[in-house]
Amino acid sequence: MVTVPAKPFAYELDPARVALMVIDMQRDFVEPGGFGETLGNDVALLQAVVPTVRDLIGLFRAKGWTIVHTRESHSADLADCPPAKRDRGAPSLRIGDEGPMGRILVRGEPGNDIVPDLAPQPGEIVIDKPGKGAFYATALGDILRLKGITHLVFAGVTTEVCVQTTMREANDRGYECLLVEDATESYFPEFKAAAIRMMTAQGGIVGWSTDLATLKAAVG
Ligand code: TIU
Repeated sequence: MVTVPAKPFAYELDPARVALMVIDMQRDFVEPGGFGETLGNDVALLQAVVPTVRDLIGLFRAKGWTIVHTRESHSADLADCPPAKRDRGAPSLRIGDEGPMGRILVRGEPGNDIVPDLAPQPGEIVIDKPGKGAFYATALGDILRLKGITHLVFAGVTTEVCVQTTMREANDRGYECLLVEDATESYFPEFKAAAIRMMTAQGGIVGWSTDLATLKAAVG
């Protein structure tokens, strides 16, 4: 085991059973004209985290550890998109509408792809998920079980929505979860800070958090 200094106390990382979860680093969330912007958000905040996520992915590639990329996405016919999700609020464009990067949040459209700097490499796992959590309505749980994964390191966007939802799903399934604070971002800095505090409070009620430099130093 590798001991990683973390909040609320040291995280014991199992190098033989660890996977990186890169949550939804898609053009739809970090570039203008995508889903995130249709919801009224300033996407520039999220773009800033791309280099750190790239470094974290590089660390896992160098170690030969499992990497999972997720994409929030819906089928072209929107059969897997609950009307409650598409119809809520007053976005500038709704899921499935034609936008500057293709149809909003639809699988296979240019805007739905992972940003080029973080493109998955052959052998890395890509999970398309219709919900905020990556376990709901996907094969993720089976894939991790077949690979013997017990420890998950989290990065991606947004901290308090898809990252936190997936971390909570994973925690309830028995995974030991570590969030890399500078490899995740929110449209709302105060929500990012609150999400990290609430997940690491109460003795790590959802999991641990650390930063990339600390993780790098620990794993060597
Ligand atoms: N809106 C928002 O903050 N997030 C999402 O809708 N999805 C993800 O977090 N990926």
